[in-house]
This record gives sequence, structure tokens and C-alpha cells, in this order.
Amino acid sequence: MMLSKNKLSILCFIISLGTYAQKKNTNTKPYPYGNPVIKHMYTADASPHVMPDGRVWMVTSVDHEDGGGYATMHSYHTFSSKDMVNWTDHGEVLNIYDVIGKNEEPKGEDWALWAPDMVYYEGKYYLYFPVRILYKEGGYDEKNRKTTAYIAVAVSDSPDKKFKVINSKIEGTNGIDPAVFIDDDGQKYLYYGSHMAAKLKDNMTELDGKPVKLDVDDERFMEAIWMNKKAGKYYLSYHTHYDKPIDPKNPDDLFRKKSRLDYGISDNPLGPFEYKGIMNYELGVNVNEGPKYPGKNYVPWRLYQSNHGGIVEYHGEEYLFYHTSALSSWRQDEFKEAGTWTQRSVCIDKIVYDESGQIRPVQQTLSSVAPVIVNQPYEIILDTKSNIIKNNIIEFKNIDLGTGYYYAGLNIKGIKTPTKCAIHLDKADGELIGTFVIKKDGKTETLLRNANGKHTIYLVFDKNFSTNTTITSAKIFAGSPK
Ligand code: FUB
Repeated sequence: MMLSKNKLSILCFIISLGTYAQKKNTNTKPYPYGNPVIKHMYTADASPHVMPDGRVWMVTSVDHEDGGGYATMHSYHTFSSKDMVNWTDHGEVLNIYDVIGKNEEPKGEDWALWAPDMVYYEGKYYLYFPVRILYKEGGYDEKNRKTTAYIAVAVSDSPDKKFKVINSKIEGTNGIDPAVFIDDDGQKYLYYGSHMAAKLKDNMTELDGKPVKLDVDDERFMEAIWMNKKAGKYYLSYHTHYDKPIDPKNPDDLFRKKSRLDYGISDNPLGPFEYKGIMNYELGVNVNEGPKYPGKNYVPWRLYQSNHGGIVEYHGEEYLFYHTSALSSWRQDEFKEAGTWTQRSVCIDKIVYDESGQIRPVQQTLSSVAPVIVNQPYEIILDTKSNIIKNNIIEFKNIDLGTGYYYAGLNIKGIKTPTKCAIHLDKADGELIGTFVIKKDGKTETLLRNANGKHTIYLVFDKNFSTNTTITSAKIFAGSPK
């Protein structure tokens, strides 16, 4: 019997689904290691941020329990922790049906929700996610498949509640893996896809101008951008191109492209970025503990799969969130061969810099990181009665920011025109750690970066500030987890 090309490809597709189903995991023994940190389900593509409750939150994409590849990823979960070790699952916050409508059918391979990011701004949580669509014209054909992808945004009042899609396609975007970065001057940026970036408007849902192609290392760059700022420099990390799995007979194959995270540094959030090398080795390679191939420095889990990094600073240390298939491979009940499972799980290890500000390749561990213990007040109220504004500047002496505070809030009466207020350390033109964008209602909050230790804090208002205004309250908060 002759099959048409279309029927043949549908048959191949059904067979491939069958193959995934055969791999269903039956090992229910408790997983014995610290990494991955989420063990009751498969999570990938973590985006970590400290939120106003002082906890670290991450949104993750979800790998299907039966395998099935990245095209069957249909939901996002949020998780939070106050010590980086114990994580609470807050459940599903967005599902494919919230995107395509209840009456549509995602049909397995047609639609997928890939790596998301979630940020807080002015009382709301914004979830950025890529909608990745596989064209079906002429039937499904794995080899010649066509895909399209763009970035959408959803909003919620709380990171543990359902998000509502408010812009189902951010005009001008084309690609996957959004990451949002808020700079100390209050400017927001959206990074995504094949090294693209654009400014975001203050409404957080539209681009402010055309996206630009970032000048990074084109040859190695593949996906999964993350922007991190440290000591005034912009660190852009990303996932490199990879090709075939590690070959136990030739594990040191120099010509194999590896699934790594690399990075570049710039003085500007939009580059150009100078290539600096490896941030995270290939998954499974150079892990300091756990089972190994005899005589080799790699663990026998699936090495040929995506990597994806997210960085967060929490009370004095920086942490890399990435994913491995340690958990799904371990559930094969044996470590006999390189894992074939695609399901990934979020792991956490520390980021360490050398004296020149370069990242040392992260030491991946099976134990993960030590618990963070924070012992300081949640908030510091700034005394706006005894300290008064002179020449648009107000000073607060001897403020102990301890191991880190992550947000500041301001209430002002009498604002006539939108005004900016920069927060500086130790001098009115000292280190900038955040910027309030004050609208007419006078209520505002901002993210703080590098707010730790003992300092004099300066609030410096811009020229739109009028002397007829009164600061009714000012605070620094999120210094310990709730
Ligand atoms: O998880 C699906 C895709 O794989 C992500 O969007 C990529 O970054 C990679 O992790």
C-alpha cells in the first residue's frame, strides 16, 4: 500500500508519540539530591526575581510528564522561596487555553508556551511569554516544519493567582524567550528571541520604538537571553548552539557543539557586548558529586538538550537558575546510560566572579545551595518629617540596608506633572540604586539594585518637581522574606 506524503508524516508523528508514551516513568522512589529544587513535577526555563514580599519567585515552563518534546509545553507555574532551598508551588498561573481560547484545541504539537519571565512593576505582576505556533499547512511534517513565535504579556495582582492576557501579541516582536530588565534609571527593556531587544513603555505591554539586533556573538548565540547588572556593567548571558549528544567512546570530542550558557559584558544595556566566555558548562559535565561514567567527569543523564539561565541576587550572593534532566534520568531507575528523557528540572547553583568582574564557570552541583537565613526588618520607614527637601534633594542619614533591600516606596501629595526621583547612595550624585517614576496620583514604587550596607540615602527629584508638594511617606522594603 502506498501512503501519501501527508499520511506518511502523520503516521510518523503518531509513532513518535507512541515512543514518548513507552518511556513513561514508573520509578516513584524519592529523589535523593538537592538539585533539582522542584521534584514533584518537571519544570524548565526558570526566571527568578525578588518580589515585594521579600521572597524569591520564579515562573517556569512545564515539561510534560510523558516526555513528548518541547512542543507539548502548555502551562506555567510559579514557585516561591524564602531561603532558596524550600520552594512552594503556587500552581498553574497560565494555560494554553487562556491564550488560544477555551474552544480551541491545541492538538499537541500546534501551540506551545516556552520560556517565560515575570516581573513586578507598580503594584502588578507582568508575565511575558512566547507563543510558539507550528504551522500545519499541508499536514504535519517534522522535517519541513514551519514555526512562528511572538511575545505576549499577561497581568495579575498577585504572582500566585491566575494571569489574564492583556496583549496577545506585542507588536514588533518575533521570537521566543522574553526576559525583562528594569534599569536603575527606571527604563524597562524587553530582550527576546534571536538576540533582539527593545525599550518597553511604562505601560509594560508595548515596545517603545523599534527592536534592535544586539551585537553579541552571532556564531554561538542561540536563545535564552538573560540580562544581569553588576557593578554598573551589563552582563548578557545566552544559550549557545548545540548539536549531538556526548559520545561515551569519544566524550572529549572537540568538534561537538555543546549546550552551554555563555555571556558578554557591555557598558550599555543594548550593547555592543564583548564576548567573555562560558558561564555554565554543558549540563551534566563538571558536576562535582553524584554518579559518573566510570573514569569520566560527566553524569550519565541526557546531555543533548536545552540549557536556559536566569540570575538573581539574594542577600549578598548571586544564583544561577538553570535546568538539567537529572531528575527524569534518575527516574529511569538506573544510571546505566546517557538519559534519553527530555524532561527538564530547575537547578540552582552560585555565581562567583573573579577580581576583574568575569564570571567563573558555575560549578554545577547535585546538592544545590545552602539555605539563606535573613535576620533584619522587612521594611525601613524613612523619616520625612525631620528631614526636609532642599534644592529638590532630601537626605536620610545612617540607614542600615543590611544584606539587601529590594524595593522602595514613596507617597507624595501635590504632584502636577510626572516627575522622576533618583535614589543615590552616600552623595546626591553617588551610586544610583533605583528611580521612582511619579505620576499624578503621587504613589510610586521602584526596584532597588545593590541596596545593602550602611549609607546615607539621597532622593533627588528632577526639574518637574514643585515645592508645593509634600512627601507623606517614604520607605525601603522587602529586606526579609514574608
Ligand atoms: O523550554 C522550551 C525552550 O527550550 C525554551 O524556550 C528555550 O530557551 C529552551 O529552554
